[in-house]
Amino acid sequence: MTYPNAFSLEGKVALVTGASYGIGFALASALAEAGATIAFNDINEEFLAKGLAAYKAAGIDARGYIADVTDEAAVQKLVADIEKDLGTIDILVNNAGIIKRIPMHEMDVKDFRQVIDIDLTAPFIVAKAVIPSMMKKGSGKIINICSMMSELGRETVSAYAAAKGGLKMLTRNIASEYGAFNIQCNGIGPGYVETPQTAPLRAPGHPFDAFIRAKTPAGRWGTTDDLKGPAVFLASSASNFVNGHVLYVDGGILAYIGKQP
Ligand code: NAP
Ligand code: GCO
Repeated sequence: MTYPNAFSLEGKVALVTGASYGIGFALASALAEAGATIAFNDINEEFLAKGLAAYKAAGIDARGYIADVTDEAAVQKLVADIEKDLGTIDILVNNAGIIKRIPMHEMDVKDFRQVIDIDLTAPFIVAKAVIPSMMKKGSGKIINICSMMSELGRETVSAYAAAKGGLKMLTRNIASEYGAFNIQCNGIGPGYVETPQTAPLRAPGHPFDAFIRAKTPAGRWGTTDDLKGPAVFLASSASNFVNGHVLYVDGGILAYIGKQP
C-alpha cells in the first residue's frame, strides 16, 4: 500500500452517531474529506435538519437519520436503512454521548443509568448492529469515542467516567473478539475540546478554564479540528494492524503533572 492511498476512504460508507454538530460533525467531515460517504443520526429533528444544512454548506452530501442510539430496534432499522441506501457500513464511529455533572452522593440513579445507557450500552448496541455485515464483507473499522475519563476521575462525573472506562474495555473486547474477521476496533480519547458539551466549563471566569490550560502542555483547549487526522488514520487501511488501542488526542494532558502555579 502506497501513501497517501493508505489514508484514502474512497468507496467506504461511514456511520457517525450523534453527528449533527460538535465532535461528531468534525469527525464525519474529516472522513468525507478523505473520500467516505457519510451517514449520521440524531434524536432531534431540528438538530438533524441543522446538521444536514451544515454538511451541505461544507459540500458534503451526508445522509441524516433520526434514531435514538439507546433503542436497539431503532438502531437495527437505522443500520438496515443505511445499508439499503448506501451499502454495507465500513466505518462506525460511536460518538453520541452525554454527560451529567452531579456529585455522586446527590446523583439520582436514573441519571446515572441514562449516562451509562447512552455512553456505554449504546456503543454496544450500534456495534452489534454493524458487525454482522462487516463479518460478511471481511473488513470493518469501529472507532469508539472515549475520554480523559477513560483513565482519570474527577468530582461530579462518576457516571461518565464509569461509562467511558467501560467503553475503553468494550473497545478492547471488540478488538479481541472480531480481529479474526479483519475488523479493527479502536478508541479516540479526546482531551478537553471546545464543544457545546464543555461550554459550561469554559464560561468566562470559570475556574475550570484556567485549570485545564494548566493541565495541558500546549496551554489551550482542544478544537474539533485536532481530532480529524486521528479519525482518518483509525478509519483507514493505514491502521489495519492497530487494534484495541485508545489513541488519546489530549495535547499531552495524560503525560503532564501540570504547570506549576
Ligand atoms: P455534544 O456537543 O454534546 O454532542 C453530543 C451529540 O450526541 C449530539 O449530537 C447529541 O444529539 C447526540 N446524542 C446524545 N444522546 C443521543 C442519543 N440517545 N441518540 C442519538 N444521539 C444522541 O458532545 P461532544 O462534545 O461533541 O462529544 C461527542 C462525544 O465525544 C461524546 O461521546 C463525548 O463524551 C465525547 N468527548 C467529548 C469531549 C469534549 O471535550 N467535548 C472530550 C472527550 C470525549 P442531540 O443534539 O439531539 O442532543
Ligand atoms: C468534564 C468534561 C470532560 C470532557 C471529556 C474529557 O466535565 O470533565 O466534560 O469529561 O467531556 O470527556 O476527555
